[in-house]
Amino acid sequence: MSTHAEPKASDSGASATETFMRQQRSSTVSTDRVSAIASDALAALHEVIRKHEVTYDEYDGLKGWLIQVGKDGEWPLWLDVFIEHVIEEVNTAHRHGSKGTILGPYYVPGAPELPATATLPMRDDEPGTPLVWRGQVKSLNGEGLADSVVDLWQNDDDGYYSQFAGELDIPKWNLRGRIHPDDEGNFEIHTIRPQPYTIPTDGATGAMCRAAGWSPYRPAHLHVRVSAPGHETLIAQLYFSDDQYLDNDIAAAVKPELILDPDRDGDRLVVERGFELDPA
Ligand code: MBD
Ligand code: FE
Repeated sequence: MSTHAEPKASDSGASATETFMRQQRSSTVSTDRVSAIASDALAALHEVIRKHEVTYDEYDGLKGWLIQVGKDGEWPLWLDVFIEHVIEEVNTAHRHGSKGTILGPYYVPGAPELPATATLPMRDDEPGTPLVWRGQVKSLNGEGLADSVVDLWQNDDDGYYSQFAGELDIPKWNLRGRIHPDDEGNFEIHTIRPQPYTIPTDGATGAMCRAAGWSPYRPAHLHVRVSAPGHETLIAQLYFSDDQYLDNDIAAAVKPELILDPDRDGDRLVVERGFELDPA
């Protein structure tokens, strides 16, 4: 790990908020549905207040904290860390193919396009353990998917994501790329092993973790968004079997099916892992 100025929570938070707002699709939710969901959500919260006899001091603490989440731009972070895993669960329950998990706040569409065998964009002196990952994108009946795309993003050896590290001098598309597998859906990606991630500790989300005595860490992970015509897009993360945070992920996004166990090959790690996509 190199030494450098620590980016501020408000830097990554502001970037995540901007990124979300740029991609936000306008959605219309019916009055009936808003009323049903909002009524139940409020009733659940009211029950918690009764159960714990929440005081006015605690209520004011909550108000101040909610205001601060917005000021820090951390709503995308907070929601993806504490809520998204259940949204993902509910919305992928019908699938038979590869397991997915949460998207998180740091995906940026439009990463550089790369051929089936490629090195992710990285600096000449990019620190980290080299990782070679081979795999195939298939349909449920085992057929390789020719026009698939593996959109990959990950953090660097210092734990930072490009475009979400404030003033740090990380190239825009560092460790982000869209791999186009070959006619059989095969790909071979050369990258580095990602690092465990701590959500920013100097913002409101970090303050909540500290106040509750929770670890702010996520295990190291590779993010992927795997798509192919006629198939449901799979959003997943891949973890590493020797990671100390697998059982203590603040975002509750680890599933056993997503854990890699790479082989050592000299100074590199080598792993094989493909994806099976459900039909759309
Ligand atoms: C991450 O890197 C991440 O993947 C999630 C889900 C939340 C915060 C940071
Ligand atoms: Fe991540």
